[in-house]
Amino acid sequence: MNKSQKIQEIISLRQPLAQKLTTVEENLNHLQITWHKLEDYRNQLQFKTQDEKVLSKLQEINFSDSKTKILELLEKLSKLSSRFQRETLNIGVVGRARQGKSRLLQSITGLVSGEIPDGDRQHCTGVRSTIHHNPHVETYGEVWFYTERSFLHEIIYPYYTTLDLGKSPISIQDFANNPLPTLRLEGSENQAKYEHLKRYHIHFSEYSHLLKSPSPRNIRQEEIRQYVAQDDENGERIYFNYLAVKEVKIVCQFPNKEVGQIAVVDMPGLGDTGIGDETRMIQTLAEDVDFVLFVKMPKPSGDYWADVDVKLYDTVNASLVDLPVKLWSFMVLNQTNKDSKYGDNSANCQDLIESMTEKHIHVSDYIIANCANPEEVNEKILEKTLDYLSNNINQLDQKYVTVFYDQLADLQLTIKGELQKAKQTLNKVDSVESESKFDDLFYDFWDNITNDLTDLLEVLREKRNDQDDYFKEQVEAVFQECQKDQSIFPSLEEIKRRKNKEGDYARAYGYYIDEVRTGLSRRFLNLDDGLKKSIEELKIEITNLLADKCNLKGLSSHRGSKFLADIAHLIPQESSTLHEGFTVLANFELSYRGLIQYHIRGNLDNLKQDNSPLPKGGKEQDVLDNLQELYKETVYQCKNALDNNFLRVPSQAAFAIVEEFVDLVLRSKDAQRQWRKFLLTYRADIWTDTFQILGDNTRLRQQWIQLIEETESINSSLLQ
Ligand SMILES: Nc1nc2c(ncn2[C@@H]2O[C@H](COP(=O)(O)OP(=O)(O)OP(=O)(O)O)[C@@H](O)[C@H]2O)c(=O)[nH]1
Ligand SMILES: [Mg+2]
Repeated sequence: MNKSQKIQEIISLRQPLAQKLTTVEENLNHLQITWHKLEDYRNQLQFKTQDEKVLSKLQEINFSDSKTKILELLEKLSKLSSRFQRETLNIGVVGRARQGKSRLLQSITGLVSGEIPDGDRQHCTGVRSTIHHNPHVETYGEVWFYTERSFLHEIIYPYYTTLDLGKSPISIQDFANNPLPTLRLEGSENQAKYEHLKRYHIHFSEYSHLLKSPSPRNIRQEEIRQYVAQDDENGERIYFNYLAVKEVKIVCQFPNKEVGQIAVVDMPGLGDTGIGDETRMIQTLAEDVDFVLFVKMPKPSGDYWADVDVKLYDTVNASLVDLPVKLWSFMVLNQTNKDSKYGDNSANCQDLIESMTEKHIHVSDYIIANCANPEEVNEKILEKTLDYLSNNINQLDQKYVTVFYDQLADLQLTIKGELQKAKQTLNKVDSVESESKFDDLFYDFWDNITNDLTDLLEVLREKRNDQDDYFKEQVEAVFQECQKDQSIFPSLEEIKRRKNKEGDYARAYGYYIDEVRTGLSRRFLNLDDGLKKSIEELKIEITNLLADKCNLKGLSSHRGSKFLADIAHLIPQESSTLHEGFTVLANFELSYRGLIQYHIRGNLDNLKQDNSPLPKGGKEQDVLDNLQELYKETVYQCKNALDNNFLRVPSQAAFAIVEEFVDLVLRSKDAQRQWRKFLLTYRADIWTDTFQILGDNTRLRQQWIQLIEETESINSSLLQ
C-alpha cells in the first residue's frame, strides 16, 4: 500500500468512529436534560419541606460537578466529531511571525507568494488558509467572509473588552459611523492593539461590502493574494480584504503526487498584537488540525528558546488536553544558507535542538531543513510527516477515543453515585393510611368545602335575577361609543362621489347601509370582554375559597380558570366526577356570539335596503339622513333588547354553572371518596407541615422516583 492509499484508509477508518460518536452525543445531550430536570425537581422539593433530615439528604446530592463535566465532554465530543468527519488529514504550521511558515507551505504545495503570501517586512499572513491537494484541477480558491454579525462579535467586540473601551457598538453602522472611543489604557502593547482596531475602522469602507457577500466566493488563482495577505508582493500594505475574511480554502496540485488526501493549514503567526489571533489558532488546532509542524528560523547571530516560544508550545498543547502535542507534532528548524540574506544558521539550529528538552518543548521528532528549498522540504519534512501520519494517526485516534470513553465512564460512575444518594432520601417513609392525622385533616377539609361552596351557591341563587354589574358596564360603554362615534357615516361629498361611481344614489345608499350595519354589528363584539370578565371573576371567587379556606393553595399558584385547570390536570381520570367538575368549570365561558348575537341580528334587519329603501329621487342629504335615522333607531332597539333580556344572563349562568359544579364535586355518589383519594396523594403539597414530602405514595415521591429512574436508564446506556 502506498502512502496515499494508507492515508485514504486512515480517513475511512474514521467514519465508523464518527457515527458512534453521534449516538454518544445524543445520549449525552439526553443525560444533560434529565440531569437538569432532576436538579430542578430537587430544588422544588427543598422548598416544600422543613424536615431537616430530608433537606440535608437532598442537599448532599451534587449536581454541579457533573453538570460541568457534561459540558466539558460535549465540547470534547464536538472536537472529536469534527476530527473524524474530515475528508482530509490536515497538517497545520504553527510559529511566531516571520519564521518561514508560509515559505514552508509554498515548498510543499508548489504555490508561490501570489497564493501563500510570504514576506519579510511586517506580519504577512492575514488569515487562515487551508490548502488541499487535488491532482485533477487548476488552482482556485474559495473565500468565506465574516457576516456583519460574526464580524462584530468575533473581531470587534474582543478589542472593546480587552482594551476597556466602554460600550461596544450595537450595530455595524454604529461601529462604522462613529469615532472610536479614545484609548485610556497605557503601555505600548495596548497602543499597538488599538492600532489594529483603528485599521478595521479607518479602512471599513474598503472591505465592508464583503461582509454582505455570500460565502464561499470562488476566486481565480491570481486573485488569491488580495484576500489572504496584508500586503502585495512588493510589501506594500494596500490590501484590506483580508479584514473581512474568515477563511480561505485553496485547491491545487501538490508537486508530490503521493500525498493523497492531505491538506495544509497556514495561520497568521503569533506575536503580532492582533486580538483574537490566539483564540482562533487554538480553535483551528482543536477542530481542524491532525498534525502540527512548529516552525522556527533561528537567527544566525545567535538564538535561544524565548518565553514566547515556550508559551506558544504550551498553548498548542492545551488545545487538545487529552492528546499531548508531543504525539502529534514535529519541530522544524528552518535552516538558512550562508548565501541567503539571513546568513548561515546551521549551528544555531543544532543548539536549539539540544536545548529543547530543558525548555520542556517535547515533540515527536525534529527536523532541520531549508524551508525555501522544495526538494529538501519534500524529502526531509513532507515525506517524514506522511510516514508518521500513516503509521500513527489511527493509534492516536484510538487513544483519543479511549481517553474520551474513560472520561465518559467516570461521569457515569459519578452520576450513579449521586443517584444512589437521591434514592436515600426515600429511605424512611410515613405510612399515612394507618395514622389518624390524615383522617382529621380530611374531615376538616370536607367540612369546609361543603359549607363554603353551599354558602356561595346560596348567595348566587339569591342574586341570580340581578343584573350583572360588569356586563352592564360593558353594555353602557358599547352604546355610548355607538352614539358618540359618527365616523361610521360618510360625508356628503363622499356620497356624491360614490353615486358617480355606482351610477345612482339608490345603489350608493345600498352599499352604505350594508357598511353601517356591519360596522354596528362589529361594535357589539366588544361585549364579549364583559361576559368573559364576569365569568372569570366568579371563577376567581371560587378558587380563592378553595385555595385559602379549603387549603388547596399548595396545588396551584394561579387563581381563576388556570387554578381550576391545574387541579383538573392533577385529579386522576378514574376520579371521574371530580375531574369532570373541575374541567367543566375551568372551560366554562359565556360568549357574545353564542348567546346574544342571534338576537341582536334580528334587530339589525331595519338596516337593510330592502326593508328601508331610499325614497324615490333621494339625493346625498337624504342618503345621509336615512342612514343616521335608521342607525339611531336600531341602536335604540338593540339597547332595549339587551337591557330587557340579557343583563341578567351572567348571573343566571353563574348560578347554573356553580350549581352544576357543586353537584359534581360534592353531591355525586362517589364524591367524598374521590376527594379523599386525591388529597391522600397530594397531602404533602397541601399540609406541608404535617406530612413528609416524600412520604409513601405521595405525588412528589412518585415523580421523584420516576425522574431518578429515567436518569438511571439514560446514564446506564451512555456508552452504548
Ligand atoms: N532564504 C530563506 N528565506 C526564508 C526561509 N524561510 C522563510 N524565508 C523568508 O522569510 C520571510 C518570512 O517568511 P514567511 O514564510 O512569510 O513567514 P511566516 O512565518 O509565514 O510569517 P507570518 O505569516 O507573518 O506569520 C519571507 O521573506 C520568506 O521568503 C528560508 O528557509 N530561507
Ligand atoms: Mg505566513
